[in-house]
Amino acid sequence: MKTSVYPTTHKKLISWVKQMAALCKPDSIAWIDGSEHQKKILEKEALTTGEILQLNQEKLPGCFYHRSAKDDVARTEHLTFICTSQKRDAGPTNNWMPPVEAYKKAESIFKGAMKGRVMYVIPFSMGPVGSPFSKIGVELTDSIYVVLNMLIMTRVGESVLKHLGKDGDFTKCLHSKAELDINKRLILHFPEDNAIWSVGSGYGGNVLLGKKCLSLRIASYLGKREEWLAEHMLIMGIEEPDGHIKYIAAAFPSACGKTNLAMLIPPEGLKRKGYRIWTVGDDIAWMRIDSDGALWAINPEAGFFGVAPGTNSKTNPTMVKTIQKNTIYTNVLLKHDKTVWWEGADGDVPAEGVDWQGRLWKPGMLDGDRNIIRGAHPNSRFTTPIMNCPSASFRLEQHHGVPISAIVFGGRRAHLAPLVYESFNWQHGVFVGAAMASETTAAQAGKVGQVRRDPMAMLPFCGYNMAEYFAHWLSMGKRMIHPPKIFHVNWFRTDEKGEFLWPGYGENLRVLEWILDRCNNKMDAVRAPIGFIPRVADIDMMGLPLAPLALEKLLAINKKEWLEELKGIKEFFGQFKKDLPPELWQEYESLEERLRN
Ligand code: GTP
Ligand code: SPV
Ligand code: MN
Repeated sequence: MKTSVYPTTHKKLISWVKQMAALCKPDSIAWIDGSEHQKKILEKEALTTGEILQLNQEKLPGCFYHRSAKDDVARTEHLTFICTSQKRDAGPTNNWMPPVEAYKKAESIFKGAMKGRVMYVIPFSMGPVGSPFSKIGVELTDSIYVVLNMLIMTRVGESVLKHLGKDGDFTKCLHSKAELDINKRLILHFPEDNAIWSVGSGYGGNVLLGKKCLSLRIASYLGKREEWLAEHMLIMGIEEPDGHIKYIAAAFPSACGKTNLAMLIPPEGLKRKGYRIWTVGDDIAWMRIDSDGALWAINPEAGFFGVAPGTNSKTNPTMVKTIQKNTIYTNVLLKHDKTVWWEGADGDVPAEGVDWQGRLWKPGMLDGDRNIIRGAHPNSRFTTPIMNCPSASFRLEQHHGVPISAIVFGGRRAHLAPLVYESFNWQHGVFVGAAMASETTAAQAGKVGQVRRDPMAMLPFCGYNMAEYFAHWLSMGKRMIHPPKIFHVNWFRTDEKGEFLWPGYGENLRVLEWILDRCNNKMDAVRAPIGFIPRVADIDMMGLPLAPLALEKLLAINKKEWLEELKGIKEFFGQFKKDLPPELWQEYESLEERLRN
């Protein structure tokens, strides 16, 4: 693995690698070529050090298990920074640090951090290699776990270097686990330098730098400059009974249902009508206006980094099939037969196992505060190739991606937001996205279940001033001849007892059917103050035993609660001061007026 010969003639790349090696002082440098042979060597090495464990190869061929540090289980938003020379360019919703200070702080942690370790050089492409839509990154890391995950999540290796040639552009991504110390952890983005520095963590979103760091934070900044959109969205194809496939993109905050929606199995009645789902992506969409004046989307990723808890053959049978091979499981429960389990998995609860912290676990065990100890961390995840997925779209390698008919925003709201509504037009749709809020989940460190504003599900991922981001959305709408219609959904409304009113998962297709019928101009709707809502009779409920009046409750709009909600929106918009596009205040005022009438 040791090499001093460079597999590239790219002078800037070579000199950057040398420079970073001089800072981090690894024992050696190894270039990742994307070969099966090299992957096997790395797996062996990581098995020896205990960085990964081998799972039962009969039941889970090619699968591995990884346990992270106890306080390194989710994205740490408070340690994530946008480092632009002007504070205003990061905007009021991002943590900001001046680049000079950020480099200096991080350098002191990176200094010598790779002593005794190998520095792996991972050339990767977000999007198909060689596509004009794709972006290349090179990640330097001292973690084999990161290498193995990047091999699943992105396109890696020689073909990327070949495409980069001797002077192609790439994002410089530097990562070191360092001491995995939360007090020496920083996730830094330098959009002006096309660089990312991440240190002190081993958790997915913090360290798989092609994902949130490059494909959302850096890409959103590039998207603003190059007039396209980088979004926290799933992309799915819905094959309609007439055989046409309509594509939608949907933005829900972290752990709010993108993966599940993107690969749903239609309920029996809708299947019989002829519906079928094609999965294009579950987390990130890059969208451009094409020569036809419509919006086209690609998924820049090659794998899923999905939430384990709650995944089973009823909720997500497609994913259960996907993760049977070549999958890395992180922070789930390890069973004695070297298979895995999590809360809400298939089958019986195991009588015993080893929990995500490496302790012996039995169901019902309580901690010091008398809370149930979970076998799997609530944000435990699996990394798995899209190509394993039975519903993977045949358009995945297409350079143009897929045309988007509808954009769907959604949040986790126990109250207020109805099951579905449609915006009046693009500008109103941008307001709906900008005013989004959702209850926090275990995907980010911090309190769970707190309602926070999360515009377009991008609050933690927008790499520049969100006021400018809203303006960019408005201008994209003006540039399209056929802008997608914009909708909002909420699968998480609860009744008086706190139980979900809507069964969710595959049944969500009933709502998507209404959305597509609206896009195809086949369906009337009711004009409510917040947007168009379905008539109760227009959602196909065949075969769905729902409590009487549940659908009415799901679609109800409480004007008083909405007027209350306006206060939160006003406060949120207010922090952008003069930078907020006036169109959003206009929409705000129109909504208030409609609610008061
Ligand atoms: P990230 O990967 O963090 O961006 O999340 P995601 O949006 O892809 O979320 P995912 O689909 O993994 O869902 C997260 C959690 O929400 C899981 O525990 C799911 O079981 C649950 N969930 C997903 N869809 C639904 C739904 O329609 N209804 C309900 N009640 N829960 C859902
Ligand atoms: C999310 O938190 O939105 C994820 C997981 O998709 S991570 O890659 O860790 O950001
Ligand atoms: Mn995500």
